[in-house]
Amino acid sequence: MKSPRILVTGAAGFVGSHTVDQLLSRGCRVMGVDDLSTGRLINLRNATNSPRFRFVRADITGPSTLKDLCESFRPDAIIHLAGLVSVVRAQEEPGLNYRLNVHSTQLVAEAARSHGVKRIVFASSAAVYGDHPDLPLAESIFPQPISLYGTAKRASEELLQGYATAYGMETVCLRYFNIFGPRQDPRSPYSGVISIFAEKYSAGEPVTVFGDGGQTRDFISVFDVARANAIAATRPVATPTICNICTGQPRRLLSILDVFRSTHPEAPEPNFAEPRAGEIRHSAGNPERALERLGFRAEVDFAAGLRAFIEETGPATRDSAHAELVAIG
Ligand code: UD2
Repeated sequence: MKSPRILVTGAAGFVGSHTVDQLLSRGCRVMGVDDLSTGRLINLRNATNSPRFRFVRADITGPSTLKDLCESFRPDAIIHLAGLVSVVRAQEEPGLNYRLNVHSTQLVAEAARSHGVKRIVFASSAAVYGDHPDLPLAESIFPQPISLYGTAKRASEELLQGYATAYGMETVCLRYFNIFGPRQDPRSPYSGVISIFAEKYSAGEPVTVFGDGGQTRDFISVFDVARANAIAATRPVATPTICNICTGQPRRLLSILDVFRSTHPEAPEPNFAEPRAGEIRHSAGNPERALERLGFRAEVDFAAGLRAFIEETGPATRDSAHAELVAIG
């Protein structure tokens, strides 16, 4: 059987690089594109050993970048992960948010349409739900984002649904919840809490808990998210569709803190600070539709996944920083 050909935007990023690895392990041919503004070449160290992988360093919002890539690679599907990931930066720079989180989707859809690429998988977010009280959040809820980031993700979903209706394209929008795992950048104050905690604990520095730690989130392993992306790009799916990618299990921040404390008994005590302004207290997604439509269910056990990540973090952070210097030379 012919190997599926998949173009991945944002391929050198946290989710992108795991998605590339997952696709390669399934026998796909993969072209990855990334401008390396936040993505890192070192994330693709496994992928670059594969003869089925090609990497192109380019800005996908360039006038003909995506069309040229579709012309040369002839993908069966595009997984569009490139974007502005910081909710705060999106709020501060709405023009940049528009260019990277809406306009880029238009360029992906148009390149796909003009080159007969059948399917687009899009990285949407739980941020489209805003601060909705009905938990777990189901896709039937009317989205009311409370940030420009969430608004842009919603706009891209709508745009893709429009392309599906107008041109019969297959579009799958995946609403990721809180993703954790190796390769997430821990160095911004708006990085995922688990990557920040892992970095601080491995450095012997105190973490800060915003609020009383009683808030809950639906944390999903990046390995599961990469698997969901690969399924959405390669399996028969009734489209267009929008699916949550979550576990359905809310986890309290304090229980996560307990795991870090038990693995680092000598670490300093955490600081407690005021809750972040505008923050939601509880979040959890309903995973049923992803199971029905994609046959996807999160499989990584949270406690085991968290411990594996914590064990990797100390030495991995230092090694990867060194290796990246070597790779970029
Ligand atoms: C997530 C997404 C964000 C957006 C948002 C929509 C991540 C990284 N962010 O934000 O992109 O989709 O959901 O609602 O997935 N915390 C601490 N100490 C720290 C850092 C965080 O206590 O050093 C707390 C934080 O106040 C929050 C929880 O940990 O209560 C999770 O924070 P987060 O930044 O990992 O994710 P979240 O849910 O705010």
